Amino acid sequence: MARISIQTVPVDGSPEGLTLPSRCDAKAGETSGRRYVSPNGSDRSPRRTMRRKLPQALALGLVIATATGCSANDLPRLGLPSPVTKEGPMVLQMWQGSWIAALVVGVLMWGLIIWSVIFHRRKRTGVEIPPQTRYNVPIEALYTAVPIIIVSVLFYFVARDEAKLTQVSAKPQHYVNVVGFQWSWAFNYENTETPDPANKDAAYDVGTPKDAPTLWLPVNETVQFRLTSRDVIHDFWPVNFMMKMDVVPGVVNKFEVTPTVKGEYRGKCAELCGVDHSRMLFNVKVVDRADYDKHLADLRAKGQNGAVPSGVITMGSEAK
Ligand SMILES: [Cu+2]
Repeated sequence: MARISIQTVPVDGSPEGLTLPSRCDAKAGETSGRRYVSPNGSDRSPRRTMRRKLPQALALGLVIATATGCSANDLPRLGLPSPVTKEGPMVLQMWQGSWIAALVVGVLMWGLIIWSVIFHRRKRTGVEIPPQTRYNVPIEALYTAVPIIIVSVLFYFVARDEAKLTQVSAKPQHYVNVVGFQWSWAFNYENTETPDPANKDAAYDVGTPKDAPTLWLPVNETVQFRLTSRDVIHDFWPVNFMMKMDVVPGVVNKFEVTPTVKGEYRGKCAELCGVDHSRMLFNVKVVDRADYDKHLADLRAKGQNGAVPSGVITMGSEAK
């Protein structure tokens, strides 16, 4: 049998020659309770390091788990807010499904990594590295094909849900023309794709960065948002609606929702659009139809009938 000679150093510091059998023959008892430097020069004790780090890791985990402020009810939504529209649950399911797929892949990969680290590491007293696997065609074909299948399945569900979420009906119950400008929003109610400032039946509300506007919507009625911008690209995001869309100058983007839960929610611009982008906030109020009608009547009574036109740069950036 081939034998090799290596230099080892006991803990008391005095070097000492020791003849060991080649790998596989080396047994734990052969070190006779002495701590030796491994052939690659490492004398760290992984167990001792792990024991020292364990309380720190536990404390960090505790801080992360408690600092998020999430309750057990929030956990299944994995960071998304509660859906308050008919379309919201579809987005939530997509989100949860993607996480489950990612976790399955993650657990498999972590398992393989930990398994290799534990069972295929170089022995402390060995000199040879474990057998290396390369140019294995079946394995390489597998790890090329499997990600393509995963991405294709995810793509199918994304395309299917996106088609549904961006579908607009020919005659929704309400139109709201949302005008984005630097740096706030205007909401034109009961208007058509091209808001008509002369239409006295319509109503509008307009905000400033200091005084965020509120978008009122009737509960359980379908509203179509028609998004226009007067300057740069913004992004209209009523957070709890789980839907956002770019607001692009010269383009009318649309999407439709049916709010199902009455309440007050927050909205914001989701596209970095300039220095005061972070102040492009708005509120959303989902109310009964009677309250919605009353609010529109109040706006008209204040003289806010007609519409804030899109594409006119005379309002907004000066209104800080
Ligand atoms: Cu913006």
